Amino acid sequence: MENRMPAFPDSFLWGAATSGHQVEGNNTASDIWAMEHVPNSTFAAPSGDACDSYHRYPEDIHLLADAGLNAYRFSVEWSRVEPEKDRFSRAELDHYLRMAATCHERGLTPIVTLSHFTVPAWFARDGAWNQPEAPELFERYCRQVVTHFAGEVTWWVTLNEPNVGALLTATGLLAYGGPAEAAQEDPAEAFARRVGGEPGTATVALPVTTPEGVANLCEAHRRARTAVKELQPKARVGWSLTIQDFQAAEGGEQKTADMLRQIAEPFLELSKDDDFVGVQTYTRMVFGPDAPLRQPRTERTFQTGWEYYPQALGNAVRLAAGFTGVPVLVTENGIATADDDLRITYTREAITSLREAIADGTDVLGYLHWTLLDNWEWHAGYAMTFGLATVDRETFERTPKPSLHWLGQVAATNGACLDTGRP
Ligand code: GCO
Repeated sequence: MENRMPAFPDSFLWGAATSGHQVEGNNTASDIWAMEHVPNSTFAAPSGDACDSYHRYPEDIHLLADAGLNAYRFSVEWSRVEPEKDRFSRAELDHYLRMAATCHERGLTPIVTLSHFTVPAWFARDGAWNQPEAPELFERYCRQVVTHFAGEVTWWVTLNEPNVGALLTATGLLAYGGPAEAAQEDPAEAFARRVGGEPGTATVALPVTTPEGVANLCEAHRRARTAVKELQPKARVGWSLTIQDFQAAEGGEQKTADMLRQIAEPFLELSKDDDFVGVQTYTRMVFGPDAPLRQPRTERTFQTGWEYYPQALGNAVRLAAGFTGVPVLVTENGIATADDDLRITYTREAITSLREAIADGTDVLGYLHWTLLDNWEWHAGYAMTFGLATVDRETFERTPKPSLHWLGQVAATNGACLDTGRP
């Protein structure tokens, strides 16, 4: 059969992504763990044991490799590595090094995120990203990790979605998961008490919405990039940004341009000096003259309420690559649904849009699906199923869904089966 589209590059990374706090379980020294446990917490359920991936990571890695994938994005939990300020844990660094080694044993390329939203509780106590020392503290932690990994990992994502605060603020969506109604006590104050800090200073790390916090995140990224490259000149470093497909409805052109200026461009600007830009895309956002339009509800709408719009991915990578001039790594893309056939259909359409972007000349290094396991989805608790595999909440047994097998086939054929594979 004639294949009109060019193949994906030979070195293309096909994998799935997870984040430590969402799968490991018992990440007790982190800011989010503390926030989960205050009265009137805004989290639907505490993370608890999560998927017990802290102990079961070999099973996770085997699932990926057995399916045919060749890459795994996971995160190191800063709060495990530095549970108290200035006390670094060798044992925990060894734990993450074993994860990388297990990836190598199974032929997977590890892609390591240095902070996927969560930070140590002591860092949150002192003001999280708002404290002037934040960039330096993050750099110091990154140096410990990269030195310990001694070249075992080449791909580094410094920070996950540093622009999510900008997105939520600019679009007016910040209320998502906001304070519980009729709260007896302000959760922010209870949080400060729990981490031993002052209200007004102690804060959960993300989303970062203050100008000084955003400036510190940007500086943290620059310093981490410099440090990683100094310690490991062959490393490839970037950060992962939430980039949805930003579209203008009639009359919304100016608003869309304004939104891009707030949500994406300042962050993409920094990526110009990186080795790649991580792009995380799920849906589109359509802007009218004054505000984003309400997303239509259909039977395909995500469990999160997001519009089913898989072709967003192709447009988002074009935007990111066009603005930065550096290659794109799709660090997240996926769908929250109970219908696994729909997951396959969504992913096929998303990857097809990615292939079209590549055919147009966009440099794309890989596709990492969000996510490997049904896991703890932040404020939504365990209600959302983004996974390629289910996890029994009592036994932690993993069961691959057909979508995992399907994505593995796409990987094993480097995209060739996209046109012929079922369903
Ligand atoms: C985020 C994260 C993931 C989420 C995923 C689905 O963007 O919040 O990187 O941790 O789980 O995007 O919401």
